[in-house]
Amino acid sequence: MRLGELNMRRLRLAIFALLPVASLGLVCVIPLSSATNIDYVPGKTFRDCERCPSMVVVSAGKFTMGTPASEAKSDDRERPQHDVTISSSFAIGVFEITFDEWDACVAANGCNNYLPDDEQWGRNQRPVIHVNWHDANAYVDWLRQVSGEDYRLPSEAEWEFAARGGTVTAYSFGDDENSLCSFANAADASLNAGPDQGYLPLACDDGFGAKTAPVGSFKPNPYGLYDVHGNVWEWLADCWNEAYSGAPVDGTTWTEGNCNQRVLRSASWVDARGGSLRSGHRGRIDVSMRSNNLGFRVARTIKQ
Ligand SMILES: [Ca+2]
Ligand SMILES: [Ca+2]
Repeated sequence: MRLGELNMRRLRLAIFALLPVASLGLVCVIPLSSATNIDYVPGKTFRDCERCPSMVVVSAGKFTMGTPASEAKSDDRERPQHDVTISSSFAIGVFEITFDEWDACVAANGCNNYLPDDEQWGRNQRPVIHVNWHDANAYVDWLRQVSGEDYRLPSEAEWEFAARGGTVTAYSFGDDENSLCSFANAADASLNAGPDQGYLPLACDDGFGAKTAPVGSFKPNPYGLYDVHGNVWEWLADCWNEAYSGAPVDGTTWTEGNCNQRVLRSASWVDARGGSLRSGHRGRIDVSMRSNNLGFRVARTIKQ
C-alpha cells in the first residue's frame, strides 16, 4: 500500500468518526474500520458501520431476466425475457431492513423521525413495515450520510440477478412450491389460524401465522440472501412498466414509465399460490403506499 492511500484511509475514518455526532444527533453510529479495508470478493459480507445493514458482494455477470411462457403461473409482465449484463460487482442487503436498523436511523435524527407501526408483532429483527417508497429512500439517504458510500434501492435487474442466485427455476431453490415453507414466510397453513383467511395458503406450515418473521428465519438463496421469497415485499428503484420491452440491459434502474408506481419484488407473508413468490414475479404499487407487508432491502455500489 502506498503512503498516500494509507493517509487517505485515515482521513476517511476520521471524517466518518465525526460525522454522526456533528450532523446527525446524539446517537453515535460508528463506521467499522474493517469495511474500508475488505476485499469485495463475491460472497463476502460486510457492514459499513455498527448499525448499518449486513451486505453481501454479488459478482458482475450476465443473466436472462424474466420468465419463459412455459413457467407455471408466470405472466406477460415478466416478458420478453432479455439478457442483462451487469458489468460491475455490487453489494445487496443480506436481509430485509429490520426495525432495529430503521430505529437506529430515527435515533440518529434521520428517516424524518418516522417510527412505523409494528402491528404489535415486535420490532428488533423483524423487517420494518409500513414504509413507503419515499420512506425507504430516506433510510438510504441516511445510510449514504453515515457511511459515505453509494447506498440506494436495488434496480429491478440487480434484485432479480441476486435473488435468482444463478438459478433459472421458478424459485431460487427449484420449482417445487411445496418446498416454500423452508425458504419463505408466506401464506401457509398456519395463516388459517389468523384473520387473513381466503388467501389460498400453502399446505405446509412455516410456523409464523399471520405476521412477519424475524429476518433470516428461513434458508438463504445460493448467494446468501434471505427472504427473497416472502416475508415482506421489497421496494425497488424502478418505475413501473407493464412489460420488459425497452428495459435497460445493463442492470441499471429503469427511470422511464409510470414513476408514481415503483416495482415491488418477493411477495410477502400474505401471498402464496398465485405464483407471486416466484423469482421472476413483478409487483407494483403507488409510491405513497404504506402497508404491513411492504418493506425493502438496500443495495450499494462498489467503487471499482
Ligand atoms: Ca407464514
Ligand atoms: Ca422479502
